[in-house]
Amino acid sequence: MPASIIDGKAMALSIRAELAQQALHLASRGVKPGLAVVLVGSDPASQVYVKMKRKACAEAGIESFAHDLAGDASEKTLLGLIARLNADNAVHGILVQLPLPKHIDEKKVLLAIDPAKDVDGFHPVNVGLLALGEPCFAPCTPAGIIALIESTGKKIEGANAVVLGRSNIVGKPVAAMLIKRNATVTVCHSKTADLAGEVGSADILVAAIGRPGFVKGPWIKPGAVVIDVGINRLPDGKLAGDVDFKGARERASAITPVPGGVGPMTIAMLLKNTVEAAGRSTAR
Ligand code: NAP
Ligand code: L37
Repeated sequence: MPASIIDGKAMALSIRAELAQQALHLASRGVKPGLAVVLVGSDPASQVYVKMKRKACAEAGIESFAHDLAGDASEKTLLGLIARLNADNAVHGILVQLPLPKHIDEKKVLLAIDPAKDVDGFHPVNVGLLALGEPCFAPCTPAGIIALIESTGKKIEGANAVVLGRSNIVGKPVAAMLIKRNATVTVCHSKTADLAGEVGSADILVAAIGRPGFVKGPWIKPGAVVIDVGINRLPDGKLAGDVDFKGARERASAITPVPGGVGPMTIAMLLKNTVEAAGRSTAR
């Protein structure tokens, strides 16, 4: 039987509807959740994602503060903006869309964001808390991945989970979150000796390498849950994941599509972190 398709889009929409209720409740108590979305330059993919994030905010009753800086804006200008957003009580969350232009030091920028407003979970304090298994803002894409796995009913505890990719925004944090949930986790990367063999041991596979169709169907363990994080634009303009969807569907028990899988969940989790940050601000 072919794998069931995990509908990330539908799941994201239902989470966003629930968040809209929570935002309404907060607003009735005088707190309208606010997210500052900072975009530097004109990377086409970033422009698309930022636009989607702002639209999702508006639909959920979250105020989004747009800050679009020119591609040649200085690091000092960006740090000045972040300082103002840190001090602004109407701003509960700050998102600086990555990647940044090369002349700006990403580490310095992430370090400048108030960890209490770091809804992307990229500040070293939140990265450290996540690694320690302590409460923190979980980064949006990994949080979405975990929710998608949980939606299948697959037990994470005791499962062999294989993560392809070790980036700071996907591979490493999702591995930490799977460890926290008692999976046995293997993290693979470009120097992994036998990638196909590792994939074959996975009850849960998370592919985040950025190569279209890299993971072949026959590598997949029968019955595995496959989460395809890859978003690769093909020459014909279509999007493709990191997994050969057709082949993998023959063996997996459940699989995410691209588009319509992890991407929409990334946005839903951003809104979730923002509403949470706003809620906490009332408790302070
Ligand atoms: P990244 O920073 O480019 O990292 C890619 C990782 O994959 C690296 O660890 C790299 O290994 C590994 N890798 C690359 N080629 C490989 C190969 N042939 N064999 C084994 N490992 C290989 O990527 P990222 O930012 O994590 O993004 C990964 C993919 O997810 C991209 O397609 C991106 O567009 C997508 N993405 C989607 C979302 C979403 O919301 N859906 C969010 C973020 C990213 P080394 O470390 O050894 O170089
Ligand atoms: N939180 N996310 C956060 N911070 C960042 O700095 N770069 C970055 C980031 N990444 C990000 O926003 N990724 C992302 C990727 C895909 C989608 C949304 C966000 C998405 O919704 N993709 C759609 C297809 C969109 C399209 O047609 O291009 C999908 O269905 O997958």
